[in-house]
Amino acid sequence: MLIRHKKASDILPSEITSQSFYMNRRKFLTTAAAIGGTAMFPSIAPAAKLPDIKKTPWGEALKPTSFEAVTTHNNFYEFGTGKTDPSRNAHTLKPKPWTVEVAGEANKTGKFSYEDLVKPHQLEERIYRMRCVEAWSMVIPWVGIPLGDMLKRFEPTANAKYVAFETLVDPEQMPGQKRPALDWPYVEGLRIDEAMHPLTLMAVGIFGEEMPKQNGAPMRLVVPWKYGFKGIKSIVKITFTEKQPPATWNIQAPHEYGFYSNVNPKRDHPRWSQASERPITGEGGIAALFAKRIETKMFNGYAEEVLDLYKGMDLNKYF
Ligand SMILES: Nc1nc2c(c(=O)[nH]1)N[C@H]1C(S)=C(S)[C@@H](COP(=O)(O)O)O[C@H]1N2
Ligand SMILES: [Mo]
Repeated sequence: MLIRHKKASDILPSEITSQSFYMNRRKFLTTAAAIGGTAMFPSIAPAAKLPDIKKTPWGEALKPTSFEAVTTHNNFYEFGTGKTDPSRNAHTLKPKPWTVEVAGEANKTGKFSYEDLVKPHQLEERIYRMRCVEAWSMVIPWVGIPLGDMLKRFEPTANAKYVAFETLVDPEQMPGQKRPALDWPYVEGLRIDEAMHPLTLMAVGIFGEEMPKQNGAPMRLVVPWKYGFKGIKSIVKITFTEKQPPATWNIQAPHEYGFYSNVNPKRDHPRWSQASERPITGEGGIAALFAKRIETKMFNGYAEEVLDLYKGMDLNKYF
């Protein structure tokens, strides 16, 4: 498959920058400390820098959303349903040590430690556009490994048509689970070819640092051509399946959220339009600032890379 790293549609004039976002990050920590921000948002305390990250051309022309917006405007219902709840509440999560169970249609199943699954030399950075189903978007510099590289070593069998993922269940670590906001655990799934697609990442960090708890420490899925809710956080189980696995929002409201959930400006959500989005740049302070509405692109701008996956499929039916 042809993967092009840069194309004209990747670049909006407003996104071109020479400013280093690491600078932005340091400035933020200083400001946050000065105004007591890390006390208000305990989960934004400095995280460990990840070593040896391979830079890639992915999204190099995009200007990342500010670190503060990426870490204080979140969806992570295990810590509350409000956008600032995860950054205030996720400090109870214990991402170390971490174990992931691998099960189902594969030759090598069992329990694997984080260290076993993610080798430092594999880490690469990719800046992706991310589109939430709620019609806001961000640009996030992820650090991770291609999910396919992680999955291949389990030797999936010919029966592995899908991959299912589960988030941790532990109401002590995840106090939002004391209430039935969703059916716990949060679950998600991909078709095997989507999981193996070179764009799909198992992310373990952002902005060159270990994954903040509110963003899904220690590892979470990143599928940039799908709505954000497919990016399941704090994964503890991966199962290769023959049948399409359940997905949390699809179970919750099947008419509103399909299994595929590909970003599609032509298919509106029953309660709102998906034709445009409000980018969150986070510029100008700790509050997430919404920029001017922009048009949403088919497959979130990644159509060239992923169109082949859906050849011959009716995207209105399989939404
Ligand atoms: N376990 C779990 N994963 C989750 C969610 C959640 O509530 N629980 N929310 C999803 C939604 S709706 C979005 S938009 C993204 C947000 O990721 P971010 O907070 O890192 O931007 O996480 C997704 N993954
Ligand atoms: Mo979302």
